[in-house]
Amino acid sequence: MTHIALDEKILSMLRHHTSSYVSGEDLCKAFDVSRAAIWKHMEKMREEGYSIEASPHLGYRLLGVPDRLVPSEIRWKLKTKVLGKEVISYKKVGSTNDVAYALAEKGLKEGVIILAEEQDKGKGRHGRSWTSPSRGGIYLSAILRPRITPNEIPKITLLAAVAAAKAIREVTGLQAMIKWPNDILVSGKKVCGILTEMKAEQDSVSFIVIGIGINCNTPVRQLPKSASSLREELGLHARDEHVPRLELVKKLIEKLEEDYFLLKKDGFRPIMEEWKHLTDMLGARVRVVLQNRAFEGLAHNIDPDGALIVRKDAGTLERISSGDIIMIRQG
Ligand code: BT5
Repeated sequence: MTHIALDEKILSMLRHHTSSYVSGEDLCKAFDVSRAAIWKHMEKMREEGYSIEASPHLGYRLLGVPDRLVPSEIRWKLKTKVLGKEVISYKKVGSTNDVAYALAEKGLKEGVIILAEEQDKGKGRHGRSWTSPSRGGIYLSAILRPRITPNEIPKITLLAAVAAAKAIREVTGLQAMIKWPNDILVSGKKVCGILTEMKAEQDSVSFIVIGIGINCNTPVRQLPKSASSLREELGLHARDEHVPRLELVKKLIEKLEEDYFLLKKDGFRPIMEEWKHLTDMLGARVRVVLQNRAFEGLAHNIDPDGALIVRKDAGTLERISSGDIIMIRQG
């Protein structure tokens, strides 16, 4: 922890002097550490991907920051109070949700964010997998400890979908659309998925892990057929054209917190209203696939608990609290 803190302090000073050098002596004085300690931290930051020039007479200068989603970059000017106050990032894990779950069980605080550059056991819902190649994806899990009951979990998934859709829209300008319950689509293709897991004791939730996967610059040939990446949907093909992953991840964390605070303050209704503006599925014909049956109908509404209400062809309404929806294109 102290290492992270000192790295961030050093970086902050370097960022304020990108057109000049910061002398080793000034850094030592500012943070009351030895020259050797400063050197050690510079080396560590270089390993993380920072480009730092070291001139024997002039000192240090920051030339470039890493493309990797390292904690010091994410926390830099992050406009949140709780989410992302601690960020832990890995090069490769099985699943960030599993890591976050284990840490939450050990007592890690609400707001901790776990990120990985790659997952080799990325999880979807119902035992499905989430393709998580290195280079270009966002694989994020957040630990929350809200005071809610287990049957309110769908609200959190919908909240995360609202936050993710808004973050994608603001950063890329793409018309990201929510498909109930946990998909974000662009032009009908899945670019983002959400997996909410929880630990519950009797009637109360002890913690929640929200997992969000976004295909940001992920090469589409590595993705399932029905999927796409934000880069692809923006038509960016030149080698140096990329969706700014760091900006997107920060926006995502900020939106998650904003909506989480809103939920705590005003309840689910405002989130539900936003959700309705970010989807084009209400009124559309859908096929509902449940564990042991399937049927068609019109997606009618979502209810105050986050369940989907479908009008069946016979005219009756059915409330779906968990299942898969296939949109049926007509005409
Ligand atoms: C989801 O499940 O969409 C939830 C995905 C959550 C992923 C995040 S990444 C960070 C955190 N750590 C984890 O281990 N998971 C979370 P579901 O609705 O069940 O969709 C899974 C289905 O989407 C698969 O069966 C594939 O058909 C498809 N799929 C798999 N990988 C995909 C990808 N990268 N992009 C789009 N679709 C994908």
